[in-house]
Amino acid sequence: MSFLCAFYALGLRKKMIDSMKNLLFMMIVAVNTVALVGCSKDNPAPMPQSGFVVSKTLIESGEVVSFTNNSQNAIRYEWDFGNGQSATIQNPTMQYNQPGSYVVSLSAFNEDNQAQVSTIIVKVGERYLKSFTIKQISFLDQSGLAHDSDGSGPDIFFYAGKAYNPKEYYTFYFENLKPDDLPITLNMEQTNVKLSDEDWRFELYDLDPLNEALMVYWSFNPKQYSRNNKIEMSGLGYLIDLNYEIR
Ligand SMILES: [Ca+2]
Repeated sequence: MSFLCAFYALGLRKKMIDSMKNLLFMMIVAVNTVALVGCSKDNPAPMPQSGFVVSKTLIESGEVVSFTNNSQNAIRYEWDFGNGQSATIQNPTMQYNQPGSYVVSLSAFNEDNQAQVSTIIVKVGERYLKSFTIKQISFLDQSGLAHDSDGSGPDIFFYAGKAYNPKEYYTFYFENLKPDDLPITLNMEQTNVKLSDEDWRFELYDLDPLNEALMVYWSFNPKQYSRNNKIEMSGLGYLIDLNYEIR
């Protein structure tokens, strides 16, 4: 509750001033004639309007998001981040460490302790392998020969899998690749290839019937690399992006 109290010092009557005998007397009179003439409650406080924005609504585990409070008519806040944690500051941040969907709610309170609540869902997703974009390849094998015997260009596709099972998943393939075809993107045929936090192996194969062969491969833990929805794989004359999406 808020009370706006108005104090008015009643003016000393002239005749009292005229008759005052000393400074002390005047002060006593002045104090005694201060009167509380108005002390009433304000009109009811305006209803609070809860509102906020979040820096990202789809993140990966371990990421920190920041919340910007744009509530109106509020003097106090209660945040519930949906993960068992809460806060009362105006603009908090939160780190989410487990995949899932979290309902974040902000209760905004006005001076009369009335609250309004707003919510946003933050999803902590996982990386799914989507495709490979081939920007550059070596058109010769390590012996300096063309990958295919008839000179038609390699017929390529990717295998992907955990290091102990590297041929579990695969992309569509592209026939008779020529330099002018680059860059090209080979999509995964499977749609739910979740990139786990362990070593994976990604193999580029040539399917030419007379010379079916591994062209190049990379082995690494894809969770250890950038959050930019792609991982650059390079070396030996190859330049290839592994593309993933968060969902
Ligand atoms: Ca060919």
